[in-house]
This record gives sequence, C-alpha cells and structure tokens, in this order.
Amino acid sequence: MTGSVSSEDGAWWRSAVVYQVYPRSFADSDGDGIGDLDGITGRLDHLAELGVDVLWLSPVYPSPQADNGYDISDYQDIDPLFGDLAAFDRLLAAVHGRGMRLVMDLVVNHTSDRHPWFQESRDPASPKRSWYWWRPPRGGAGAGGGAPNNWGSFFSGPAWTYDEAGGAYYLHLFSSRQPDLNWEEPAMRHAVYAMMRWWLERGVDGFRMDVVNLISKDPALPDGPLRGDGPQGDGSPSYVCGPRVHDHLQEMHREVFAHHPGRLLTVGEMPGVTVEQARLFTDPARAEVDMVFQFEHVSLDHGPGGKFDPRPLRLTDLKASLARWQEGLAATGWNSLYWSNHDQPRIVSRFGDDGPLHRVRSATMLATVLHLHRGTPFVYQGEELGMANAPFASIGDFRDIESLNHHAQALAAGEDPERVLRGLRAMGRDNARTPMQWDASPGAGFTTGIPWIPVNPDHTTVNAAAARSDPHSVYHHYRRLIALRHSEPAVVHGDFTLLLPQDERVYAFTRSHRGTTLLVLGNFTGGSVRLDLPPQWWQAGRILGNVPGTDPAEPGSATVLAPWEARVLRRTEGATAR
Ligand code: TEU
Repeated sequence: MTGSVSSEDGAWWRSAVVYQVYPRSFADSDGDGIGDLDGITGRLDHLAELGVDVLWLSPVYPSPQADNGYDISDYQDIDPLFGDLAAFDRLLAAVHGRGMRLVMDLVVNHTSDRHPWFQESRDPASPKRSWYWWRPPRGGAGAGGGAPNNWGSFFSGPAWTYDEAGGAYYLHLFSSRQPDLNWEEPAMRHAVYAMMRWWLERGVDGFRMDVVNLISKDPALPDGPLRGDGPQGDGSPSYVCGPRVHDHLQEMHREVFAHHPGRLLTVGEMPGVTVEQARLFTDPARAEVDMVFQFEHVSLDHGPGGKFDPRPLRLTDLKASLARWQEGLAATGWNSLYWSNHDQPRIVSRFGDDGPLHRVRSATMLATVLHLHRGTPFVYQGEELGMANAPFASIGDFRDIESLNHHAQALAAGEDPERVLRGLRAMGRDNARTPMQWDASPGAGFTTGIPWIPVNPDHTTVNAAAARSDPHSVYHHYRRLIALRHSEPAVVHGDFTLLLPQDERVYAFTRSHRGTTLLVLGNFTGGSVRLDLPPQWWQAGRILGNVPGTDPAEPGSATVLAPWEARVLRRTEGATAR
C-alpha cells in the first residue's frame, strides 16, 4: 500500500452515508406545487433521524428547467422556483447545525442555452466562441450542409443543432438546450474553477459532478460507428473518458479541492466508465475525485434496444458485476454504492417486488445487500420508504424530456405505441421524480397545491409518517443499516468475498476485518430457499435481518431463507460458541 493510500484510509467519507434530495420533488413550502429550499430545511429532521452524514442537493441554480435544472443559466445564484441565496444559506446552516454536510450538484459538461456564456458565444467574433463546440456545416454553408458529424444525443436525435445567428452548428450530448462546454479552452476552465471556489467558500462541502467523464472530447470530433438501425453514430469513443479527462480533473483538484484538504466529498458521475478507469479516477495518489458513480449494475437489465427495452435481471450478472467493482477498487480507489437516483426507476419495482405482500421485505433485502458492500452508500429520497414506480397511464403523464423525446422518436419510427409506453413505465426517470410521500393526505404532505407531477396513489399507505410508527418499516431498516455502518468497522473497511457466484436466487458474501467476519445473505426471490451453511456459521449471531423472529442459524448444516429475506451474521475469531 502506498503512503498516500493509507493516508486516505481515514477519510471521513469512507464511513459516511449520503442522502440525495431532488429539490423539485422533496418538499414544497409555498404551495406552488414545486419543492423548494425552505421545504428541505423544514424536513431536515427526517435526514438527521435516518442518520445520514451528507445531503446531496440536485441542481437549484437558475435554469429554464428544460432538464429540471441540469440546464444551468447562472452558476452563482438560486432559481426563484427554489428560493434565493438567503434561503440557501439558511439550509446550509441548518445542515451543518445537525452535524451533516452538504454537497452541491456541479453541471459543467454543458450549460443551458440561456447561459450568458452561450448567448455571447453565438457571435462568431466573440471571445466566448471557443467556450463551446461550434463547427461549420459539414458539406458547406447553411443548415442543408448537414451536421459536422453523425453523433446522436442521449436524449434522441442528433447531437448537433444549427444556429442561424452564426451560420454554424453547436454540439450538445444531451438536449439542444444543453450546449456542451469546450474544456480545451483554458479561460472557460478557470471560470468554472472560480465558481467552484465561490461555493466552497460559502460553506458547501463538495460536489457531485454531472457526467464529468464526458468533458474531454477528441477535438477532431470524428464520426462514430453506426448505432443499430438508426441514422446516428455512437460518438462515445470520442468523449467517454476522453483524451484529457484526467488532466482536467487533476487541474480542478489543484485549483479547487486542494484548498480544502480533508474536508470535501467529490463524486464524479461517469456513464460508461470501466473499473480500470475508475481506479485511476479514484486513486488518492493521483488527486482527481474521491469516488465515481459507475453504471454497469444499472445497465444489466437493458435489452438489445437499450434502456427502454428492458429485460429481466439475472442475479448472477448483478453479483459478477458488483463483485468485479469491489475487487477492482479494493487496493486502490473507492466505490460508491447506489441502487437509485433521479435518473433510475425505483429499485423495489425494478429488482424487488413492489406488490403488497413483498414490498417491505424486498426493499429491505435490497438495501441490506447494497449497504453491506464496501463503499459509500447513496440513498435517494423515498428509497428509505420503499417508494415504488408510478402507475403512468398514458404519455400525457410523463414530464421528462428524455421520455418525451424517446416516445416521439419511437413513434415516428413506427414502433408499437403500447410497447414504447411499457418501456417508459418500467424505466422512465419520472418514476423517481414523483413527490416525496410524507403522509397520507391528498398532497402526500409534499404540497398544499397542485404538484408538478402527480403523487403516487400508493402514498395513502407508503409514506414517512406511517413508516416512522412501524418498527418493521423500510425506514427503520435503513436507520439500522446506517447505524451499523457507523458502529461496525468491518462494514466500512472489511475485505469483500463473493460466495455462491452461480446461484440465481441468493446473493451471499462475506466482509472481513481484523478478526471480525460478516456473512450477508439476500434472497432475491419470492420463494423460500434452503442453504447449506458452513459449520463456522452455525452458531454465529445475527446482527441484522428483515424477518422478525428469525433465529441465528440452527445448529446443523442447513438454514432456510424466507422470501426476500436478508440476514447479516457476525463472528469473531476465537469467539467461543454459545
Ligand atoms: O445523467 C447522465 C446520464 O448519463 C444518464 O443517467 C441520463 O440521465 C439518461 O438516463 C441517459 O439515458 C446526468 C443527470 O443525472 C441527468 O439528470 C441529466 O439529465 C444529464 O446528466 C444531463 O445533465
């Protein structure tokens, strides 16, 4: 182990749990149907009682809201929808007052098309022209000349839009309202660093960095290989972990993070990142970021037609994937752990069973398995209640630009509308964005007005108030998991060993640290499963589980896991059998 690795062993975020708030859907204090900062401040007890250490706030900056705030038009202010800087400072002080930290969302792969930088750059003579990726039409003057290359955008359609003002196209990997910044331009990079320092000096404790592994593009912008049946090419070889991404992050670290040693949490969101790349990004000796969000385990149920063509998860694939990440970042680097965020469907509906019989059991099993891995767990608002996907009836119920664009494009391509809708229902991002369910009242305690997206009708039973008064709720299980991470060093530091890699029903692994070993068992099915336990576990104590009354494994070789049961056993070397 190198000196710098061990010096990070004690980094505070290794034993921390992060809670993500999607402000638009968390708590509305003024009755306009949209969540806001004062709403969050008013609900901080919920986070404190859960026991989380960090609040990650999705974007609250001024924005035309084309992508719900991931299209920023001013990096140093608050959108009036959410409040103002004074409301932000109140929230920050209240978070700190409860001993928690606050991490901001940093969206610097692109800005809004309404950002003054972009507006200025539309003039070919402007010094800001080089801050974005402007290119002439490929085949000569005018839009008829065609886009500069064949890349498709993440949100359907081409990654280029023509601007009459300057007679050129601009690049946007996401929607046309989210032009990509050109990280080749030093003046732009230093403006971003100055903005980041400004937030850190204001008191924020780090950044979750949106698609930050896409910021470096091959400046040649070559065509990509054609994707399936569509007209677009796949540009990802030119921008996923592009040529200068490590240089940029090291520069950002020197210019920004290095001024606050030991204080910050930085996590880079990195679609398409490999475990080998992640090791480089998170190696403390390289001084880039603390951890990354990888996407492998949330892509295993994507079918041949992509995310909106889902297929059932194979448990063996999930175990193999997560185990590879555990091993790959064991000696150097660090994992983030997540099932959910504002871009993913609800995990209990996706990998569990959201029906009345198994919802609580499967949500708590999934939580147990995730939180007992090595890494920093992220809880997405409502996950701790076992919130489920929404019953979207028709396309009119969706709000998200990704879903709406996909629907329009798929129908134009002649796809069966019912099939398209099935894909959106299963995988659409709006599933994560329905209002937080605080209580059983008509607005779910989220708003007294009309919510911007309807509350899930199941809020009459699935809500925080009900969960708090039920010791067997998903909420109380999350509290126990978070408390266990804070009290048991083996959860934070233990080595990970996958067991039963070929078993399609049970997720099993051990964590070992200085003579303590934990055995984690999760039944991923709605049936009972008989397991042969090795003798050293026959009399081990159960420290956590989701089936009340299950005793430590009976003396004898076999034990039976109930449907969706999770069990964590603990033994210490040299402990005498009871
Ligand atoms: O997401 C990036 C991303 O790669 C995907 O998760 C994306 O949301 C989509 O599902 C691809 O199918 C980040 C943000 O988390 C997301 O909300 C933004 O829309 C996106 O970047 C653009 O800023």
